[in-house]
Amino acid sequence: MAEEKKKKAINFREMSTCDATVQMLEKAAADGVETAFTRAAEMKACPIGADSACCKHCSMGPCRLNPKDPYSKVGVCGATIDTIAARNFARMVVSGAAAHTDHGMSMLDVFREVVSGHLTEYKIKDEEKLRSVAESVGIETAEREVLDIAKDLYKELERTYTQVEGEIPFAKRVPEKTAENWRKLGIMPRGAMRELMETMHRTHMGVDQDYDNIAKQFSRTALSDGWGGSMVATEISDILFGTPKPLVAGVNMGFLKEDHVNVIVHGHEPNMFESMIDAVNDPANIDKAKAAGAKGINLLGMCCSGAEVLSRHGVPHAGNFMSTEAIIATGAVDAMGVDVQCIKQALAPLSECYGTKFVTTNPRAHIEGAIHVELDEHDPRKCVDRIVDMAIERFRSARPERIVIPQRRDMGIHGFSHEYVNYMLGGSFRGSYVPLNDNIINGRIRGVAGVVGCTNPRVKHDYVHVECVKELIRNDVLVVQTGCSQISLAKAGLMKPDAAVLAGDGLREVCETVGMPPVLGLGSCVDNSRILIACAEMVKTGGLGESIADLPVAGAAPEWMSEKAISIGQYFVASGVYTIFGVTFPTLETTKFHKLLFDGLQSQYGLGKWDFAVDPIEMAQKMIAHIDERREALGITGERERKLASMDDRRAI
Ligand code: BF8
Ligand code: SF4
Repeated sequence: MAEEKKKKAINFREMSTCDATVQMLEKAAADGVETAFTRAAEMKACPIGADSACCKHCSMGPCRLNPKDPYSKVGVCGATIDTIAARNFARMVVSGAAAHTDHGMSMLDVFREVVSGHLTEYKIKDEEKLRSVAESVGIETAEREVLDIAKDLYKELERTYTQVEGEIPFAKRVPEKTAENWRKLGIMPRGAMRELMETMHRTHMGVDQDYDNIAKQFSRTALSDGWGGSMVATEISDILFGTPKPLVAGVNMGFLKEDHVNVIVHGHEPNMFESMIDAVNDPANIDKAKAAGAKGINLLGMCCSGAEVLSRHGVPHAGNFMSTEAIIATGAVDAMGVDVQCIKQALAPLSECYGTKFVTTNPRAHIEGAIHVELDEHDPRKCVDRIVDMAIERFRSARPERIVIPQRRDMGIHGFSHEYVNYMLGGSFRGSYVPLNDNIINGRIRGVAGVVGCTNPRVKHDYVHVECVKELIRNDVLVVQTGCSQISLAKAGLMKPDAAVLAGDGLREVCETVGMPPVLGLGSCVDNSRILIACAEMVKTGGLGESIADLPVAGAAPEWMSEKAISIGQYFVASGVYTIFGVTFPTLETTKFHKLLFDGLQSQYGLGKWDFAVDPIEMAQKMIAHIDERREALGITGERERKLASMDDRRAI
């Protein structure tokens, strides 16, 4: 009874600024089903775990230290708070980096099979990109056949994973001064498998027990993700499925159609989705849907799978991570096909409640209660056609009595890439980053911020992303985005060119001249590698220092939740970028390890640094303060008008 009362007291308006999500959370509650929002409200996060003050690396423990007095105790083996927190952090990096690199390796597997002629379902779609990626890693391309280049590129990129000595191939893209610093510190990644293995070894009981040395190794591991696994995932996906170019596309649940068979793809690897696009456009499948009484088949994306095809093909996106359960609660989803990462286990029982066919397709990710139909890349249509069949069957015979589709459709421009930024600002005949650098130097653009990452029920859904980005553009900071954050801002209407009115005078002038929005969506989470490449291009173009650490840029993950976010944060920090996270941070402020992350990596080692704030305005202000510090060091503060206002003034705007 007490439990019942607690559930009724939840005010979903306080949990999300997404109207459609709130409406569906209320429906789910009325339908008597739980969601992550209700579970988070009922389950307090473990305070010792949140501070990373516990260790369960061996059975002499688990050992819990006292977060209020972290140096008062050590673990049974003698491990200090710094060792324990550094090891925990390292293992988060390993897990996140492994997710991205394994995803990248899957894409490389597909590429190998395409190049060797064993897989005919996919093709090399973007030959120009193939050539430019090959050239960037030193492969000769002049007067060579596409397939020859592709075979060499496969062999070269395989080293990203398997190499035991030497430097990963994309180290060639890193600005020289940044790479030199990595070599000096011993954090230039070798191969991802080696780095992941070594970090797991070093964090075993009784191995590396010096937080500083552990931090160097998890930096190297994270770099093997950002400049390795993630970058391979992005580049190979572009080569196989096309490099995104800006297009108008829609986001939100209003794209579900009651009179159509609705199919959603959720996860991260783009290949299943690409095949699903073929399946839903196949006249034979459309005829089957019509025979079942539907007007057609309607395909939507979700999370990062959705962000990839939103960028490449303009397929509508239903919602980000904290909307996934709400979307099922519409009752309108006939089938959901999933592959890997960020797929809540709760989606399986929830789908059962609403009769949605919930289908796992990847051998790495079965979910109890889901239907498993494995995707074989050599014959992907077999899997996706079965999902379509199940969706049609559910439409015909098992739709719930009440379907509610929130009528929100948010249009915007998606599909920017570092290649397109080059073209957009420089024009087709003089594509370059010079205009971007010039506008930063002359102060119209104060700096560039990457605002990325998850949504999380521990903070108000979408709110922290949106308010942080608004504050940044208001202060002339150009924002680039990926992942779930991009979807938050798309729903808030900031991906449209007319959102330039919300920008400061300088940024607005640039946006209006070029016709671009002040917030540029670059795709999925592995596409954070596009931001790294853009940073490298800014350094190489000149005028903004010699290393990434010199650039007036900053990164943020305002509502992060996944270990992948920690790996991403760490590879940005190790690349030289000031990076701020919200929600919570897994260190204790009073410890040496915390000080290393939040100061020492920058001051002692010339890398970037971590920071933390929960409030979106404070978060943006801290990013702006860092950007201004960098401008000052570069001597480009110039005459630009600086809008200084108190925090209260800014909140009042
Ligand atoms: O890789 S932003 S919730 S969907 S982890 Fe997951 Fe976070 Fe979304 Fe994609 Ni990225
Ligand atoms: Fe405790 Fe040390 Fe074992 Fe960790 S490794 S559980 S701190 S004894």
